[in-house]
Amino acid sequence: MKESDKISVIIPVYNEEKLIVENTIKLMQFLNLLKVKYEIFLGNNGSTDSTLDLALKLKKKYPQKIKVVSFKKKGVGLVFERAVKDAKYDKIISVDMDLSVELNFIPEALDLFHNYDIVIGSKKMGKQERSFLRLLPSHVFIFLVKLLLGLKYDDYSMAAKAYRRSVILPHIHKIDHGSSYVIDLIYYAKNDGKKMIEIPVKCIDTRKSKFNLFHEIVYRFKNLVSLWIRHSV
Ligand SMILES: Nc1nc2c(ncn2[C@@H]2O[C@H](COP(=O)(O)OP(=O)(O)O)[C@@H](O)[C@H]2O)c(=O)[nH]1
Ligand SMILES: [Mg+2]
Repeated sequence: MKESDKISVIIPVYNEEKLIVENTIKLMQFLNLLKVKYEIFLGNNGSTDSTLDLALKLKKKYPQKIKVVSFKKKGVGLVFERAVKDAKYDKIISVDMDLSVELNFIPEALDLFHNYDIVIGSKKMGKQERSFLRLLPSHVFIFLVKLLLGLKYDDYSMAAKAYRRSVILPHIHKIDHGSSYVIDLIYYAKNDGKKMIEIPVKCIDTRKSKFNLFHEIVYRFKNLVSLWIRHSV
């Protein structure tokens, strides 16, 4: 990691009024200590609480650092696409607002960018304190991704992923508008022969998921099958 490193951090936010201010400031303090140049995108859609107001207040207070992307329509891929298009820097890092993955992923990914285009933080390889119910479908999913798409990674969730903007930008208009955009990008990058590495990350959940886990499982499997069909023809 170098002090001259510049990063665009993207955080999807949905009804995060309890955490958005505290955790954005925590993240800024962490990045300030690293002495890197950065911007943070708070990407809101569909929130029904004061998340957007708080995001805009943060932007007003730190205009050089905080950017806000907001849509009425739901979909984390939608805000990710917008933020990537607007990002100033080539190193893009995605984290969740609950900061459940250790922030050390950021300097580790910055080091790995010397040799790789995408860094995949893997909760499965690392330490994971998640309930069995949350882990089982994800294990089945990862197995099927290997089988159907030939991708060998263990974690396609949004948090703790680092991408070179120049590598994902050519595909960004094609990504799914839900959380499956991660697998889309990894799939396209693999087909382009880009260099990717997976590293363990430590994840501790401090609250329930904002996603409806049942819907999320059905949606993810449907998307995987559709990607597999496109991949096969
Ligand atoms: N923009 C946006 N963010 C979302 C949406 N759903 C969840 N999020 C955010 O996605 C991140 C991950 O959500 P979280 O509930 O922590 O997921 P999990 O713990 O991995 O199941 C958090 O920052 C949420 O606020 C959505 O529909 N739109
Ligand atoms: Mg979480």
